[in-house]
Amino acid sequence: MGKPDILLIEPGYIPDSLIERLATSTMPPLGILQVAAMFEQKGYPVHAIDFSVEPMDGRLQRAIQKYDPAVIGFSCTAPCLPNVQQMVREIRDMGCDALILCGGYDATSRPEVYLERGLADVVVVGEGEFSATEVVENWPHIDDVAGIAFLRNGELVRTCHRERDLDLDSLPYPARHLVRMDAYKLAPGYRQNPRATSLFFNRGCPHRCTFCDRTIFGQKMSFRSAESIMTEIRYLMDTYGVNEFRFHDDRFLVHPRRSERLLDMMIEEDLGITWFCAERVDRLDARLLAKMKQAGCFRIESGVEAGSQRILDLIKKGISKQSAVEGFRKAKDAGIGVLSNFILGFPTETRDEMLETIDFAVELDPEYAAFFMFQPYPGTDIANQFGLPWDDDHRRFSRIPHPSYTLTNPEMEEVVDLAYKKFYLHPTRCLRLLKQVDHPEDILTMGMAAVSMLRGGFAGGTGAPPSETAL
Ligand code: B12
Ligand code: SF4
Repeated sequence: MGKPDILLIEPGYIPDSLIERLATSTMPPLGILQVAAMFEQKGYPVHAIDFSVEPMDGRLQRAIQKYDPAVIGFSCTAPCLPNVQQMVREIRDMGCDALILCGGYDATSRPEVYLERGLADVVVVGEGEFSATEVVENWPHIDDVAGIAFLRNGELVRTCHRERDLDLDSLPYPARHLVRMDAYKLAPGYRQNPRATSLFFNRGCPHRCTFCDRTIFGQKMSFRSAESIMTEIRYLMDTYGVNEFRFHDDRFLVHPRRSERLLDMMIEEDLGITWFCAERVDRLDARLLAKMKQAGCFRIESGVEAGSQRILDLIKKGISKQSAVEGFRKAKDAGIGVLSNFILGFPTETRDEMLETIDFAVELDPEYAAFFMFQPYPGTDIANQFGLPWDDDHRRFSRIPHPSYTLTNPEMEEVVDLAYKKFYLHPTRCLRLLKQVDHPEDILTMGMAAVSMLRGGFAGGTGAPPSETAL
């Protein structure tokens, strides 16, 4: 008898407005696709559904009827929990008794929630490649599988921690063939080439910003070789016709010598690609930036988070305002755009400090700025430090006020609206955005964003038609 079928699901989340749906970048879900590739390597037939790009139109039920999977796996970030709950209910209502595995950030931070609510039979804690395959190969004798949690007689059992001993180069490429690769797009104005995809150069981040969830990869760094990245880039170009890449690493330059080797190879091979990545603003180095530009990098995403030094210190961001100014200048000198993220509403943050953040964003003048309302993701240091609860029905997760704010909900929404208006309703920045628009759909999205902003709907999602369904 052949090996049983496995169905892996990216549950998606519920964007709070049409504008958010249109303006959000979508990329293949590398978490489930990486796990899928490991199962395929072991000979299992694997299927995947990514509900961040597929509609919830009964395709989950159809997939279960068609494949009769013995194992169903969900990738779980905190905003996805309502969708996971709904889907597990539907699966069980169909009489399907597949083994359900949950993995990813939220399941790792609080496995008890997934197990006690009957959302998972087993939670894979941390990186999933080996734990997931070992669970399935050994089921139901899983006591010796490292890096998992399950219930026994109603008691939570956590097996020993799984150390990362994997050589990233030896991993198979994410099983991208399981999803519709042409369904993914970068947000309008955000891309240079419409055909783009994502990949990883390293895992881990050595820093300790307290609002950031580092539950999966932690502080220990692991790297892929430059040769392996170049081979994957060529493979993606040949197989999917993509020529733009998004490096999803937390920090692209974390090991400058390794990064430089990759940059040298990109320059030498001159594949005509464009790409962007993330890096801390205090680690931008003029010489490497020049090489990045030469290698096709057109944008860096860099979180500055706050404009008040007190808040930067509170969240242990480890940067000074001056280092942000210098980092942005270096990027501009190199001709590389910056997308900078700011967060409003950290615990104890006053209105004046939030206004300082907005003024600092304007002063730094990145190509794009995104202003999020602070959310205390479960397991983060800041959530623990201030004892902040997480609302599980957190559907409009990124722009709904949290009780920890020092301002009322309407005041908070007003501050976020003000941030977008102050930043984007500026002639130079408007012009810069318009210059990026090269597709008819982008004009529509930009127009709707402008209307949304003018009507004060950016924070609450009221400026654009609300979305009732997930996608
Ligand atoms: C890329 C990315 C996105 C993309 C997602 C598109 C895509 N499909 O790639 C975009 C930009 C759209 C995005 C949006 C958001 N993101 Co995001 N994103 C990331 C990022 C940078 C990389 C994710 C990734 O691809 N990792 C690589 C893969 C290989 O790792 P992985 O997914 O963790 O999977 C491994 C394990 O988790 C596990 N695993 C995962 N799934 C499963 C499933 C099963 C069955 C098993 C067994 C194992 C398993 O095995 C995998 C292999 O080891 C992470 C940070 C990071 N460094 O990981 C943040 C991160 C996941 N995002 C985060 C957040 C908060 C958001 C937003 C809410 C941001 C916002 N305010 O708008 C939204 C919500 C999106 C959502 N669906 O939940 C948080 C999640 C925190 C939390 N506790 O939920 C993270 C961790 C950032 C952070 N450090 O705080 N994001
Ligand atoms: S915010 Fe960035 S630098 Fe800070 S811990 Fe998270 S990934 Fe690392």
